[in-house]
Amino acid sequence: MKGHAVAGPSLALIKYWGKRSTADNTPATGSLAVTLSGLESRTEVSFDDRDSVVVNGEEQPIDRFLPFLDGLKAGLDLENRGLAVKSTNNFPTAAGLASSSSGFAALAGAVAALAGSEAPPSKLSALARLGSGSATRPIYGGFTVFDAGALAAEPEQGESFWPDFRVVLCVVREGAKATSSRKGMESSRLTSPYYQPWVDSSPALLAEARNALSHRDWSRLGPLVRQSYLRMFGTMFSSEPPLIYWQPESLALIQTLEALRREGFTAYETMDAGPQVKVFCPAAQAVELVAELDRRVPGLRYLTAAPGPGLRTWRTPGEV
Ligand code: 2P0
Repeated sequence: MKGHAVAGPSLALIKYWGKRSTADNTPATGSLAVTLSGLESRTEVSFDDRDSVVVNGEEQPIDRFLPFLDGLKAGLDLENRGLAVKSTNNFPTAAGLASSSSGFAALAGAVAALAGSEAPPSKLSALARLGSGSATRPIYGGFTVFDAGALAAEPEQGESFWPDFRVVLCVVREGAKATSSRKGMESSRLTSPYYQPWVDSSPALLAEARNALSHRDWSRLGPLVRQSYLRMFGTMFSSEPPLIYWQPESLALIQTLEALRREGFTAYETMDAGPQVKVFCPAAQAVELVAELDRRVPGLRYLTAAPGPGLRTWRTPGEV
């Protein structure tokens, strides 16, 4: 048999940065995120005599995956089985486009499908957490919340809740980042004097953003989205050594968006552990927004996404 799964990346409006427990990826800050359409991690898993993971055709060092695979096997009654994993992303990997969220969600789903498990989404979300905290979220489509200290994410608003919602992903650099989110957030926790204020101020930000989202209120949600990523970067810049994921084009985009808002666009950016800038805007503005960004900050690649579906899994006959 083969287990298959497809998951979209989970892009946070309100950020998870820092862990309560490094052992099991429970977050110190609650996050509010949207699962994206169009971008996807597609994974298939079969039984084998040893564990192996191939991503985009390249075999990966197995160490990063072994604790996760062991956790999945323990949770799905597959102890002592080897798993051969093949996964592809149709968007840049490990570049700050949330490939670990979709990748680990799809891996948890594919292994559950292979096991013939009837595990509910809440269990799949908790299993995906063992791979990456953000992977709890795209088990569900639409908008999701992964609360501080939680073991699993929860659906917040469904995929069709806000049909007008678009995300323009501005790809500043295609390559993988030098410092993983995992190392970066641990460094912020251990060394930034702004880490605790970041953690302390995040529940209010999350609560206000959930409320603004429930009203589909761009003018309230947008500034909260900006506060979240800029406060998160405050902890990164003030870590020792400093963590600076930005590139010149990142700042150029941030400043261009400030100008475009003054010119009437309803467009609010966020960033993650990488140089890419992601812009939330109404559907009717997306094409013109890309044209303006391309004109003022030329040479980048732009992808546009909408809220997408949650994890999809299935099982097929195949070589044993
Ligand atoms: C987020 N990020 O909420 C935040 C914003 C990046 C910046 O979740 O250590 O890859 O595997 O739990 O999930 C990226 O962190 O970290 C992330 P681990 P993960 O989307």
